[in-house]
Amino acid sequence: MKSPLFLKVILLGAALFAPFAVAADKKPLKVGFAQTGAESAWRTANSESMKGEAAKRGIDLKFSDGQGKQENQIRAIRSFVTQRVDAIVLAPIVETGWDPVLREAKRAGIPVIITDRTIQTADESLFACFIGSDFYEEGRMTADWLAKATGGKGNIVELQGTPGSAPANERRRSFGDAIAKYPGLKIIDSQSGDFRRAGGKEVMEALLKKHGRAINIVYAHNDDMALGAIQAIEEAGLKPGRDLTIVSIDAIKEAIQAVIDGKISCTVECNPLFGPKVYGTIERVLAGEKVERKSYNQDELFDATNAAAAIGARQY
Ligand code: GYE
Repeated sequence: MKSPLFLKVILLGAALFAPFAVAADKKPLKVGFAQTGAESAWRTANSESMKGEAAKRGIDLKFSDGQGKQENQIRAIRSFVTQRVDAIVLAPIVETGWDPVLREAKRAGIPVIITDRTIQTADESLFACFIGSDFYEEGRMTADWLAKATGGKGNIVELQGTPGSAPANERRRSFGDAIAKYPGLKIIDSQSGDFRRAGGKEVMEALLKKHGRAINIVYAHNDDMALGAIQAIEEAGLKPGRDLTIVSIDAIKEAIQAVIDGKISCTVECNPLFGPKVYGTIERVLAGEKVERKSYNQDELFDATNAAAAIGARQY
């Protein structure tokens, strides 16, 4: 037991030095993050990366879950401006319609970092920079792999992501551009499953009813929809990987396992773990440094040749 006198000395010391300690410490950075929602395993991993890294760096993160609605994200940005945060991070659910609210942030002198999904704007000065993956490249990689694996033949159904979102737009466009070189590869139907597992299952059920065994290939804009489609395919008595070839994007751990199990044939990575890069960039922007206008994450492709070796180290 320590003596009461000893305790008093400690308390006095703490009282004397505490004000200096606070004064010497910089105020923690206040960052507002307008996230799209929680539609997929990718999204969960992205939110965790942003929250975990903020905690590590002592950043005061105001996290807003947009629940899949642009109006919620716009409201969140307005509230970040009112709270006078140091910087705003936006993962825009759709590409268009951001200019007015971004102008409000600009007028308040708060830099906006666009992450994950790109926006369309006529005024590039409305955001400091973009950090995310190259969705066009992901769709191209998937299509090229498929062309090789199938010898350029097959009827494809496409499970699209959220309508109007950059990944759905770009993954659709690049895949279409790439398979146009192979007249034997045809998209016979294309519908949105909203990047959700339940959406992928529902859409696949409808497509199987409509086209039956005419479908050879499923191209899903993300793994969650591919995994939902697998459920629908199995419930219809078909064998994914044998009766149908499934290709997808994200490379979440569960999808890499599905590659090992032979159900998904290839998944192209879209790395969501860019929290460290985002905060590092914010610090540089606030210090007045010049940063890269668009910075893309490095993404890999996983198929039967490398999935087993990769799964152990998979973090999401
Ligand atoms: O592929 C999907 C998520 O914007 C890259 O959104 C992201 C996409 C990702 O819901 O799983």
